[in-house]
Amino acid sequence: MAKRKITDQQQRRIRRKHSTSIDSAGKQKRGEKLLQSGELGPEQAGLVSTRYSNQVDIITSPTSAPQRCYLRSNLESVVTGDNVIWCPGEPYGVVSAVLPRQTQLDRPDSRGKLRPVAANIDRIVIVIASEPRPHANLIDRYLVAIEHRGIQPILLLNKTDLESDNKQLAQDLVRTYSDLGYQVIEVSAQSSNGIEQLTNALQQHTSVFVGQSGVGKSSLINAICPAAEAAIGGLSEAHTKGRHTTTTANLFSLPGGGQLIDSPGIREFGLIHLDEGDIAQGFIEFRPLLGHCKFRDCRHQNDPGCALQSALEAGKISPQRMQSYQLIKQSLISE
Ligand SMILES: Nc1nc2c(ncn2[C@@H]2O[C@H](COP(=O)(O)OP(=O)(O)O)[C@@H](O)[C@H]2O)c(=O)[nH]1
Ligand SMILES: [Mg+2]
Ligand SMILES: [Zn+2]
Repeated sequence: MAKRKITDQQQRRIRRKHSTSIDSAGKQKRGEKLLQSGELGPEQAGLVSTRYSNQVDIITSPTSAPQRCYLRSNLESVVTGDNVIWCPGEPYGVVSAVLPRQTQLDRPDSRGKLRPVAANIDRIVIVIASEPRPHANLIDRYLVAIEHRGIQPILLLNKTDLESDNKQLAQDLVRTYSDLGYQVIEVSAQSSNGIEQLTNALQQHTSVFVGQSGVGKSSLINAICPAAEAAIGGLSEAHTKGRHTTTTANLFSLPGGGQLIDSPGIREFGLIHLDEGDIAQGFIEFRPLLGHCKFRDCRHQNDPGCALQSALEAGKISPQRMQSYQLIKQSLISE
């Protein structure tokens, strides 16, 4: 009985796969045919605002309407945030080339293979608030992942208007990370306090917001980019996490310049593919000390002659950060 059920399911899966591959081949040929037809406009630069299964939307300026395009057949990977060369056409244009990416965020697909979901993000805003209670370890996990990708993180404390028992804890975290050299911004999406400073920090950059559910990411996006909220506001995250989850990331132009990329999936970018050395590099205050331990294979725990442990004892590394580092390493082993 159970076996039969699995077989049906497998058959459906095979049929589905077969039909999408025919579909995709057909549509890719369509791009090629359009390019050869001579009916398209001249090549020009554009930015991918949304990736669909076989097409993309391209914008050329903050106010331009997105133009739907097919892809030239040799273009394997085109994602939201990619800078491309494309030829306009009615009703469809064609993307003919993708320019090199400065950064790339990826996440595992259903088979665990890493796939890019967004390109050229150069600011990641880690949002915390006094409610829900912030966790240093979670902030550090984000920082490690962000540092590894060469993207600049910003720590944002939201809900400064809110009275909470965690207020001191949140302030201590703000202090810790600004002492480490990170840019920290304090705002209230509710009272608009600090929103201008946030807008300025994101100007001319391509940004994404990450953080625990309930910290106010959607409220902040609404405050700085009404167009984004209009497009995504109706979708609750619970809904988009369902079976029909679209991992599509959408790009929105910020009124003051720059872009915002929003996607439920993008917030899950993780640490899976990182090794212990990468994790240590993700703690910026460790960097000058790495390579200075007595033993090359030092685990920075109880090892004799450990440069990190000496720095910890001398008060140059905080116990909190050292604990985060050990916890993240352990979580990798058990993942
Ligand atoms: N007091 C206060 N509440 C806020 C603020 N920003 C967001 N909230 C509230 O926090 C809750 C979660 O906000 P939401 O934007 O949905 O968080 P998200 O899950 O991170 O997208 C909502 O009830 C918001 O109204 C703020 O600055 N101050
Ligand atoms: Mg939200
Ligand atoms: Zn060491």
